[in-house]
Amino acid sequence: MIGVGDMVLLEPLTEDSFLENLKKRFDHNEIYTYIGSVVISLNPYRSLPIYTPDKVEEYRNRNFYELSPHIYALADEAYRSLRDQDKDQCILITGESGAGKTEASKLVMSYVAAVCGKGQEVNKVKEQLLQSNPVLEAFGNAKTVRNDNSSRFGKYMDIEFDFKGDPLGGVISNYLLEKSRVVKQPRGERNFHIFYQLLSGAPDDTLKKLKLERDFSKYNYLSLDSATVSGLDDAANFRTVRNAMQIVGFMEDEMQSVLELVAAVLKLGNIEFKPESRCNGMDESRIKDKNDLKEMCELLGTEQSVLERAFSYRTVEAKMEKVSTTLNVAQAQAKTRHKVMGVLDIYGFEIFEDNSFEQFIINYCNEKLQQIFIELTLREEQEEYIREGIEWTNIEYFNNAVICDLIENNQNGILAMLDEECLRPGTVTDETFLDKLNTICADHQHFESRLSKNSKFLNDHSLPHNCFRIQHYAGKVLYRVEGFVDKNNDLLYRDLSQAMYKANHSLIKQLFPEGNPAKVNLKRPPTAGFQFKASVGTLMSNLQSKNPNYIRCIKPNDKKASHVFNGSLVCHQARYLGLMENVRVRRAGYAFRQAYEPCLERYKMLCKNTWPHWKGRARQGVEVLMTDLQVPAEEFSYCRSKIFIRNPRTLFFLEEKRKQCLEDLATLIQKIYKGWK
Ligand code: AOV
Ligand code: MG
Repeated sequence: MIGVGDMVLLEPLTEDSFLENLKKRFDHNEIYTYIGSVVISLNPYRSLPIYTPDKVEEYRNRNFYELSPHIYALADEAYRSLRDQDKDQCILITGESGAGKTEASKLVMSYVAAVCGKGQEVNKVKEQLLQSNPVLEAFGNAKTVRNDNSSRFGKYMDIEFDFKGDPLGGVISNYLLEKSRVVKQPRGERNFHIFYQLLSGAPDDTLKKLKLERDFSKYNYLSLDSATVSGLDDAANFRTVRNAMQIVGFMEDEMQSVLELVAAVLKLGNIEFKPESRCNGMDESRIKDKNDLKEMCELLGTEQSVLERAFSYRTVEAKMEKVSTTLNVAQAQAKTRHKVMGVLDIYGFEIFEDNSFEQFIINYCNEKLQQIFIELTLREEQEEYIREGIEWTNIEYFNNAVICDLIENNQNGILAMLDEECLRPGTVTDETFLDKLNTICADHQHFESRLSKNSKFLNDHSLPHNCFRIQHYAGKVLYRVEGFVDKNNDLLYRDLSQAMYKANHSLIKQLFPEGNPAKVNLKRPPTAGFQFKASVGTLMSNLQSKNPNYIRCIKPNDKKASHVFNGSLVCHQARYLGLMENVRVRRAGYAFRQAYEPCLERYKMLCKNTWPHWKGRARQGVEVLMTDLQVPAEEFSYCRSKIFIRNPRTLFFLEEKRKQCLEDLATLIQKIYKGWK
């Protein structure tokens, strides 16, 4: 074992020794380290030969602590508890952008797929579950400054199993896609992968049918400065995505419809408007060059005049109309109770130079997840201590509930105030929203703005007038208010949705149900922020009803480079993730605990009374073992189902003895072998 595999056993425990241990293991390609049952995962930024079918076999049906730390051990433990103990599980993967969450979620899914069930039908379900990933990534991931394959939506997938543990299907929920990226991408970033994949990988005749040219530069929506990404083969990925869509169940004509939509979006981006003065003195917008419009209409089966009108006019009474964001795409619905394993892979915490509504939402989501970690690790720990009859010692830690409250409080939270502003009659602008924040949040310890009553920032030029700053659990983020009101309103004028609904294109019609004139609804739809808060709330209660398994992803450097371990960057993440506190809580009462059976299995060789077989109950066996080894009685506690060991030294002692015993055995075997020769 390189370094210490479980931080709980680290001696002495200091931040330095913690980081040193991570570095040592990372330098030897050991990217996984435990804190008890929590897996810390460091992004290696290169492919390691540790995910082979042989590795899967190695970890299959083994006890969690038996082998060296691996994400497969966590996946195996979760799957076996689900199958054998009928406990619904969830896998919570956290970490900042580029830390390796999406890769981790895929590793868990592929491990579970490899070990669960067999047979033709089951294999088909597994393939569909796995192939949903490339499809979702094509449409929902993009290259950002932080990550070449950054998730721009949150994903939660419930994988359902029958009583035997065979997979039945999955239900995927998506959370607020960063839609604005379609229209505009920050410098050095790209639009969603699918656009580049389609232009690079589609055969000539497909492009011709879609009225597209291969050249990215022909499309306004495809930023040119970073159109190709090294290491990303868009053309090959297009074939993967098409194949995946087929496996997931798209028919040929449905796939064609989807691609027509993608093409239409590219055409839409090329339509330019010019102002035209009318005799009444009002300006009106007119479309400059109609060829793109014409082709877009052909793709969507709409009449050019209808769309042109919808682009240029707005029916005022329809002001409150909007497209309802589909937050839940149910791929399969379960009717009876099944065993469920939920895998959560959200967009990681991000700080850019320019942060807007999207980053605000993303970072809020990360706050909520950190909150769950804090609540559940403590609750779980506390409950276990109580269950096993042990006194609980409290450990100090930073609870980010106060930041969640700043954002989501129903009365004076930032989201509530944004909503209030959006619904208020009169002139509403991003600035009036900021004014409101300044009056209401000014005294909050995690809120800063230049205009806030809190005058200490008046001279702080790092804080411009049109911005506010939140001190998140993971760092300070400066948000520019421009666009907050619009993005929260998320309005789509009825003229446009009606034009889309009239299209002779089945997919488009389905996407704009509110354009159906028979279903005119003038009630104001909920805002984007409100919907997000509600769906995150539902998600959190869902997660809390399951047994959590944590993967804490850490980014070793911000250069996307392999072999580089930036100590201060890792330290910052370890701090805000509360990893040291995690270790301390775990060690507070008892550093280590193990159920009697596996404990006896592991150490029975150390005592002639328990070796090779112990006939009685496991607990008695363990007692005989400890007495024989003369471990002082105050060092452990025989609890209901587990032995709790107070000091890591005791465990080292046991492990040392075991190692010695194995070495002696190996020497003996060698001697015998030599004797034979
Ligand atoms: P993220 O999901 O945490 O970021 P990803 O899982 O997309 O991050 O990882 C970023 C990149 O790091 C991947 O594209 C891989 O190149 C590399 N990587 C991550 N994990 C591994 C691994 N176990 N082995 C090899 N390479 C890895 V974001 O979605 O941006 O929050 O929002
Ligand atoms: Mg991701």
